[in-house]
Amino acid sequence: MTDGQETWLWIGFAGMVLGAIAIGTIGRGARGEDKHHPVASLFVCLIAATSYFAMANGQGIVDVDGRSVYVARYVDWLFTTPLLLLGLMMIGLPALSRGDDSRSRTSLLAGVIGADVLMIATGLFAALSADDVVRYTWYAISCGAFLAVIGLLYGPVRDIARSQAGSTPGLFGTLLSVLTVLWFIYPVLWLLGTEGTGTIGLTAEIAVFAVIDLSAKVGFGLLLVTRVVGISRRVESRDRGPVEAATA
Ligand code: RET
Repeated sequence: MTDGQETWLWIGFAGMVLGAIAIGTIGRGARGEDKHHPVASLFVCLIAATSYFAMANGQGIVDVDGRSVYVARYVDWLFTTPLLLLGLMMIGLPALSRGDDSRSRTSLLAGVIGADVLMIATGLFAALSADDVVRYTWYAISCGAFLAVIGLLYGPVRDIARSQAGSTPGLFGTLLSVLTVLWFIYPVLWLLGTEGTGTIGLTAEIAVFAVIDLSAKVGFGLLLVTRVVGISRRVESRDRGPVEAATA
């Protein structure tokens, strides 16, 4: 590993640790019933910090046909992408355990997370394939699973978010747009990087991955948690009533 590559991995590590601290601190302002949001976002950053720490120390890197495959990255994504999707869906599908249609909402959750895990697992097999045909077959399967995730989010999940009482469709819409833009960069970067066509070098690939990982985890997490804490505060002051809120 070159110095430049190592530096970017340490930047990724430091950013994830700082992000975890910021999310943990801001999240303390959330109501008890909203605490699952900062908890999920906090663990996303902590898991990624672990993976970046390992990679910066040269761990979790496998040689395939002269290419370095950063397996630790996929282990990170395997756990953090479901948590990120869970964070988004907990905004769009409120009170999952309540109401007559809670089972269909839970099956939607299982479908999105199942497709997401399939996307990362097949992406890892693509990266580990020495043969081009095998590699691009895995890549195509992974892209199919990715489109299934996006299709479910823009279809049934968004429909429920718009129609459900107690949901926050505006916040769901903002988070969904941010997630879509950032997540689409991953398969493109993979294709341009050393796992795919090799159009860009390993250092550039590691640098861009660090920047989008920080945006998709720390940026997304901060946006979600700040907005949830804002909602918590408004609900609390409304429940307390204008006099109590003014004197609190
Ligand atoms: C791979 C390559 C194979 C095709 C596809 C991919 C998609 C990966 C995605 C990763 C998202 C990661 C995030 C991490 C944490 O912030 C595996 C690159 C479709 C969408 C959001």
